[in-house]
Amino acid sequence: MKNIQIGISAIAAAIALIGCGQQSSSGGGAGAEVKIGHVGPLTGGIAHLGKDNENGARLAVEEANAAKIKIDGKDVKFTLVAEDDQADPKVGTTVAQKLVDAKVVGVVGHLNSGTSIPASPIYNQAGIPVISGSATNPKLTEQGFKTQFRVVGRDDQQGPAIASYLATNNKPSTVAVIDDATAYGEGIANEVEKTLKAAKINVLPREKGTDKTTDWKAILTKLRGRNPDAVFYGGMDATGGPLLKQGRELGIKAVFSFGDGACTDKMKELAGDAAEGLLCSQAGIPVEAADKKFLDAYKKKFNADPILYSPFTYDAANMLIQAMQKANSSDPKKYLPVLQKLDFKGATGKIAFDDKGDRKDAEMTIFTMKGGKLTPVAVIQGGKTQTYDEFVKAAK
Ligand code: ABU
Repeated sequence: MKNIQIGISAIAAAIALIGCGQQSSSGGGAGAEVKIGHVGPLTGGIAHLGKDNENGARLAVEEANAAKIKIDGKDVKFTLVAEDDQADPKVGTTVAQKLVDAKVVGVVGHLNSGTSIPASPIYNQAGIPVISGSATNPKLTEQGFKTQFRVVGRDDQQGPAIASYLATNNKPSTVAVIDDATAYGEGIANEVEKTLKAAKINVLPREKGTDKTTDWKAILTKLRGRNPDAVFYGGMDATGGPLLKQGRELGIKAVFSFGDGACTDKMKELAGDAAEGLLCSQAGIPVEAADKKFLDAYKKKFNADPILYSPFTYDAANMLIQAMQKANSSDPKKYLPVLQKLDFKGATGKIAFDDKGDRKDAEMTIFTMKGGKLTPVAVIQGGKTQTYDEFVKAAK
């Protein structure tokens, strides 16, 4: 009899717990658990970037929990639900639906434009706000979804920025443009090509790989015969590093240039000395210019320096949390209008969204690899170009 009573009590306690979980995950209830999703590639060639993005969001969530935030007078425990989309558009939609089913109230991600764009209607249909800290293809915020935001700039800002810098400083007569056939790689390559052609620079017929290509020798051998003064590659560091290394091994002397996806110190690791002198851009401020409090906290928690986008995913997660606090609700219907109008001071500076969900006044930074270290040389904002030193001085 005693055993039966213990059994009934245990079942009752379990039912109560399950009930509490269901209530909390939808954003209400005492001591509510509020789930925030994060999506990026945690496996494959750019897993290092996916993990860096996840770390930024995780740090924000853990700091919010340590601050014992209350919403509607009740204690809240934020939980980061992290998913791996493998940088694959199909997997991206599957995990987006998984997060919707798990009743997350907001999402940070996805890392790639190629996964963010097909996932965006799923979040929109569910009314869940999603902020990318890295996806730069313009289409993401041109679809008219009120739930979609990004805290980096767009490739129709970044492409012209790197192409103009290349045209002005390196004065190439002929440029070879290669892309990895992804939404990001092809999109930024198109923007670069448009800008170069407008500057009357000869652009060779487009060459294409994939986001898994690491043997570029056939394409590079063909390009060597055309003797370009510069090469632009639209793609990520995992494929851009081998491209640069093989280009130099084949004797190509052109300056190699890249967008944000290949603007990491990993280029030095993958291309070795061939990385020296490369040019690349970031659709935001350099990591090293992020708030020192963030940089120190990241290093302390993960025993590593942030790589590229984590200050942006940190800000994205904090924006979701701050909008919930200001709305006094974790119900997306209630906090979405607050998020749309939020004036936020984050690790990457002031953030506010325009009507499309893009970051207003996003900076574009140009880097060169100098002494084995990516070094910022110029910052372009609102059509104005400053040296990096001028930018740092003005920001103080
Ligand atoms: N912004 C480059 C990497 C992410 C993307 O696919 O847009």
